[in-house]
Amino acid sequence: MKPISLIQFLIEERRANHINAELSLLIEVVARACKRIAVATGKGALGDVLGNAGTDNVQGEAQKKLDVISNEILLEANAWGGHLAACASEEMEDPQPIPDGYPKGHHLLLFDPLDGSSNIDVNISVGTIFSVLRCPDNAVEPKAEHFLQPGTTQLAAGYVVYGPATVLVLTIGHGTHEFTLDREVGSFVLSRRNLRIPEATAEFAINMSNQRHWEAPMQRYIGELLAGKDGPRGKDFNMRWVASMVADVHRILTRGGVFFYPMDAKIAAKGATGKLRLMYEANPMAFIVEQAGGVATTGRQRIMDVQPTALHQRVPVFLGSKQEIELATRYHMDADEAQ
Ligand code: P6P
Repeated sequence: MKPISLIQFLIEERRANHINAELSLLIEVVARACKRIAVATGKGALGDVLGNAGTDNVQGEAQKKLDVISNEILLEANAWGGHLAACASEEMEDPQPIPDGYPKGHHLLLFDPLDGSSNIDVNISVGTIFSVLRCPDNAVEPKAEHFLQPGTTQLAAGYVVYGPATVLVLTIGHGTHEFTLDREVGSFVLSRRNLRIPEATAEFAINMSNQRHWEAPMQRYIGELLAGKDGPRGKDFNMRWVASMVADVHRILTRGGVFFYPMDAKIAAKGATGKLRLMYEANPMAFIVEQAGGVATTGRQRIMDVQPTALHQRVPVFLGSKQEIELATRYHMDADEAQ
């Protein structure tokens, strides 16, 4: 059967009244920008793209040159199309309005332009994560508060993983679908429709070096996985940790598994509420995972139900195979009730 391109897929979805023309254009523009990011990322040492930019982002983290380049590519690509009212990015403190002189649309785009960028200099997969919200009708000049909508209001979410292949994973609320970049033609081609995360798994992803800082329920849950078939779970578990959320989540969407970035004493000592960001990491990944039959919580509630209070707000992230995420979440809720 002739492969379906991203554009053909979006036309199908418009005919099914799952998306409108403006949202379809937005997704195409973001996908096209990510092709440019793939080219920049793929240059490695041959392009002046590695190393630090010499600046810090709003999170106080040293920006990689490719963080800045990727952010600029996404802003430029989305400025003129008339599909957006404003953008928000991990790399910018405040939302970026559409420049004067260009038409404004009805959507808000949030993105982490290059997640996992600490892996770039060691040539490990990184990715772009994006989320789309509807701009409130009364927001003539969109401000941060107009972005503070719970994850359940997302119209679309996706990521592009820049790995051996460049792969776009997208949901518009009717399943999660995978498109692989045909580099010879230059278009994303539908490679898997309706991805499904198996409800059970024997593979977990977490940064074990933080173990001594975790809350007791996390210690208990991970301790049971490590005990393997000699422990209460009665089976051995495998561990993976890429330290690039997009790569870890893509593995889970491909073969199942669970991913945790829990709250811990180190994070709490900084006065933070988690490591990963709600609006442009946790929410889009939660939408993608739920649409593939998985579960995504903060350990205490569904991620997509969290009412945001700040644009760069952080949350704990538990996501992946249903049975394991529900068990880990129950351990945390039981511990809270016992207090
Ligand atoms: P750690 C990358 O910086 C990131 O935001 C996610 O992509 C990744 O899962 C996590 O942080 C890695 O964190 O503490 O293992 O470096």
